[in-house]
Amino acid sequence: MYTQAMDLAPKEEQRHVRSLEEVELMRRFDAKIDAGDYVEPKDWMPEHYRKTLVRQISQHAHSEVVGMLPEGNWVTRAPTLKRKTILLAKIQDEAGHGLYLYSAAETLGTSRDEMQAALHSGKAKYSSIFNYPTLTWADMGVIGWLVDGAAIMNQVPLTRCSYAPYARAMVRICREESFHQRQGFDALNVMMREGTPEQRAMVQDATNRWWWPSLMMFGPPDAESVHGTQNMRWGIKRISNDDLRQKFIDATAEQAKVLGVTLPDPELKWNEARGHHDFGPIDWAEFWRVVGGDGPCNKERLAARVKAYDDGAWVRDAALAYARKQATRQEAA
Ligand code: FAQ
Repeated sequence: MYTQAMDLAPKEEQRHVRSLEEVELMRRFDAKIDAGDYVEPKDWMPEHYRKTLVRQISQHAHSEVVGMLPEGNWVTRAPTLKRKTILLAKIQDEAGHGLYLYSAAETLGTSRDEMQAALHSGKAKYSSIFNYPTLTWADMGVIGWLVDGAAIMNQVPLTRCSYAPYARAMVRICREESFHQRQGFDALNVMMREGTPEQRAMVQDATNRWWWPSLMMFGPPDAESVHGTQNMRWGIKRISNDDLRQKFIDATAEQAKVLGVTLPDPELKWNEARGHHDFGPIDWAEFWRVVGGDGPCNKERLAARVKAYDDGAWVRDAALAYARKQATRQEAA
């Protein structure tokens, strides 16, 4: 009994001391966030902050990489060489965004292999939007206009995210996304101004199909957002899901008028008193179905990523063998 008591006392004391230390670390962390300072990888951070960042940044990286697939469908069928080169450059940019983001997530102590395994097993999410099919060339323009447009609206506030490596990655990504949005709008504008009636109808049809899924990109309503409040507190998110969605609708409603397309929402109208557009109900059951794996292309997208990973095994093996050989040579020299 006596011996046990002797054993227990220091441990209890240690736990107490540790927790006091943690309280102080937490206090300093909160003060840093309140002051609007950035958190760097070597700084102390609460475990929950680290985990939620790994979750969000890796999901974001997966979205960029899976997001290449719907566009890849049209590379060989682009209508002109100019449009083909633009599309190729855009898809290449998305791959680059994935790489910056995986690197940013790795600074939090997770490995690229772990993140990819989580994607391939279906454990990690990626944006719901990329589970919809790209049926016509007009979809390429509408993805630029609406999907990149929504991505920018969501991502510009992330350039001020409290986690510095994520914020830095977002600065470069946002610059490139803004070209993506403009090339999409330009492609649609050409079709609407100089195209045939069939081409204009194609733009309208693509707008009808992508409008509602684009609004879902901002995530569930604030009242159902699991991570929203905490992420705002920690300066990971700066603007809530609903507020970003509203900003996007307000901006896009005006762009649709310039383009000459109708957004497929009979309830969409300017509300003078609110200073915003009112809009119709979003089908959240569809959103959760797609997020849960039962969208039109979920299985196809995941299978394509797993196949690409498996097919690339020999490249990874060769790169590792080369690196080992180089290291051995350097040691010998
Ligand atoms: N899809 O509690 P919240 C792009 C999940 S990049 C799938 O509100 P949070 C570029 C959420 O993860 C597009 N899942 O979550 C491009 C959570 O589940 P969990 C990607 C979604 O994190 C363009 C649960 O629902 N952008 O487009 C979605 O506070 C063209 C509850 O939600 C980013 O990732 C969704 N739409 O807010 C590429 C931006 N929404 O994790 C190619 C960074 C929510 O607990 C072509 N991410 N969920 O299992 C964010 O800003 C946030 O993570 C949100 C969600 C806004 C996506």
